[in-house]
Amino acid sequence: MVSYQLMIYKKGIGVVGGRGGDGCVSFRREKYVPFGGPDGGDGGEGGNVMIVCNPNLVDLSSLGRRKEFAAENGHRGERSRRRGGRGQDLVISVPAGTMVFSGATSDQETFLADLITPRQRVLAARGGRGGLGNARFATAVNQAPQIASKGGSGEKRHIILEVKLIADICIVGPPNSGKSTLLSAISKAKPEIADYPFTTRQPILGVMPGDKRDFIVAEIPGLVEGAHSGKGLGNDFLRHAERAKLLIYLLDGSSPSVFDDLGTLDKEIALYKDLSHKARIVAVSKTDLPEVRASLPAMQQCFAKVGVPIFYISAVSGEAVLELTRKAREMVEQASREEEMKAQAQMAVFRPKPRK
Ligand SMILES: Nc1nc2c(ncn2[C@@H]2O[C@H](COP(=O)(O)OP(=O)(O)OP(=O)(O)O)[C@@H](O)[C@H]2O)c(=O)[nH]1
Ligand SMILES: [Mg+2]
Repeated sequence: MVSYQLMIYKKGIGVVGGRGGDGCVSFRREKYVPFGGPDGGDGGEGGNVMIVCNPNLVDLSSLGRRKEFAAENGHRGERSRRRGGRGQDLVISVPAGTMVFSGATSDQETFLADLITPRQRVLAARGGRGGLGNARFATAVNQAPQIASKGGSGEKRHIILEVKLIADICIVGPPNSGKSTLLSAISKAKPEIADYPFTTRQPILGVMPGDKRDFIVAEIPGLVEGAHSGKGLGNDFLRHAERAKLLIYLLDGSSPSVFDDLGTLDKEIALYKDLSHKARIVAVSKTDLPEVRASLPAMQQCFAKVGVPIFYISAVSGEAVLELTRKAREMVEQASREEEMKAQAQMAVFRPKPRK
């Protein structure tokens, strides 16, 4: 029996910084040293809770069912003005592409960080300050203070983690349309390929080599009509398409209603989120099959009015796959350039003004 591990892409957790250690009340007691004076040390700071990007992870299941993450408390101050030890930081590892928000509900969310590069980190909850030892309270009028302050409590926050894999290209399409076969033809990924729907049950990434740089291609599980209301595997995986610069809509050429399948796919994606600003390519698969070949002229007529680049491909024979990948690279580069230009235009430029 094949067992599938449930992938987790969104999770709310509570994080608490460690409490600061209390300050210490103590007096120097030594032979031949009368009135040794106060020597209680300060408490150590509480540990911080850090969230760190670990590129070896693909989802949040490594966090288990744990809901609360607390860093270690700081240690108490000690005699002889010894400072208590600092509490250890608690490190939460998340996959590359994790967005971190703070806030209990989605309408109160504030964006904290987008963890993309390995070891990139964000402070989720700061540890409390250590309390002051009595040595700090000595004054000319009170040379033997009996007081020390308590350590401060650590910051407490509710954090929402959301993984959106970072791919340049995302292959979307109905189940069984040949997404995994295409992914394995254009990258080194080896996804499972089989003649039944929903073979792929979690996103798969592959690297497609390019002249100047490599491109990351993702396949997400198939989308059926009604995916927005949970049919099939649902439409939650579309979150990974949100970051892609190019979507390849891969349609099953052997389906009796290829053109309608495009409409269904479009509708399901629109019901998830408006992704219409993204660059798109439509590819019709399995052109090596005689029945698909026979219906090509009719399909071409229907698709002519769609207004996006269309390729009739066979990932098995390799037909038109090279042309498709060439166009895909070109469109990703173009989208990257446009994104860069937009980012530059949004960057505020402050120029010094002469004083009056
Ligand atoms: N003849 C032919 N068969 C293909 C082609 N591409 C895929 N297939 C077959 O179609 C079936 C489904 O292929 P997959 O690559 O697993 O399809 P998928 O879209 O990843 O399917 P799911 O992951 O289940 O959604 C397999 O039996 C493949 O061998 C093609 O270009 N030509
Ligand atoms: Mg697949």
